[in-house]
Amino acid sequence: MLTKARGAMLTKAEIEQYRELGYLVVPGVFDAELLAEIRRAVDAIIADAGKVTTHTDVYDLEESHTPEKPRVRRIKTPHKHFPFFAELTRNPRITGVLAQLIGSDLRLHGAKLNMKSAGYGAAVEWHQDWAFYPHTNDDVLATGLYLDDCDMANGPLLVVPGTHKGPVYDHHADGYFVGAMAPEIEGLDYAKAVPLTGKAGSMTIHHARLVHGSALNTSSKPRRLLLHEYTAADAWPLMGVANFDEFNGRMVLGKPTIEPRLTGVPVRMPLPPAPFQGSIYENQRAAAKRFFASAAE
Ligand SMILES: O=C(O)CCC(=O)C(=O)O
Repeated sequence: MLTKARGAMLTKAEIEQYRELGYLVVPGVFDAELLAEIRRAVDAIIADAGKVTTHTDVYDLEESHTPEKPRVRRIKTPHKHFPFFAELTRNPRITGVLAQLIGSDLRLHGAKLNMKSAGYGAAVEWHQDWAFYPHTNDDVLATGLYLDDCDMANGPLLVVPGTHKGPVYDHHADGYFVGAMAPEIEGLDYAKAVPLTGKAGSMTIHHARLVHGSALNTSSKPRRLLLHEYTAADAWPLMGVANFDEFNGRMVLGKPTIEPRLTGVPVRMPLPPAPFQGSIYENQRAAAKRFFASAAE
């Protein structure tokens, strides 16, 4: 069941929750019509996955993928390959909400669609997005649009409230960045994690420093989550700007600036780079230990 799309405005209490706890679920951001259009676009991309045997620029594949039984873990950077998804990153229903949280000059950092398919959709180990892309200030967040109803059974995003105000945790193993935190960390209780459940069309929002992850989907229902990462225009990536025009081309609202705002944020660079490249799932293969089960029993 889909709730009717609501106006994009957040209440004072929602804004306060984001500031204090670092996350929100905004129900009914996208209506049934747009959601159906997105699902059709996703199905069309997935329909071609049987043509590939290995990860590509578009597909990140489950380890059990074969061309006969295609299993896509993620559609990578859909906004770079498909104009429909590029347009979606600028949707006013999203940017209107974000303007209330991090201002009306907004840049897209990246996008991805995690498929978490029924029966085998991969887990994502605990991590902070900030460990992957530290910026000059932390007005940096990710939105997640649920394309399917998401409850406890099909692998909701799990977030540890308030951790966006804490340290940047170690995401390294054997001296390399692996994009995953250890399964046990002193002073951090993963049992305090809150599941971000919601109906299809709901949008999750999490601060880039918030600790989060999600479990394997062993249920009979898929859980597709379209993630967009956004920054305030004056938050500049500490890993640098490779192409200034491309950087400015990612503005989704308002104006760019060449005056980065510097604040006292904790930073740990994602270097040396992960031994396995291509996606967070690949990066995390090099983690010393896992918290979540990695494959269905
Ligand atoms: O899909 C999920 O549940 C986790 C998403 C995430 O944190 C990521 O892909 O970086």
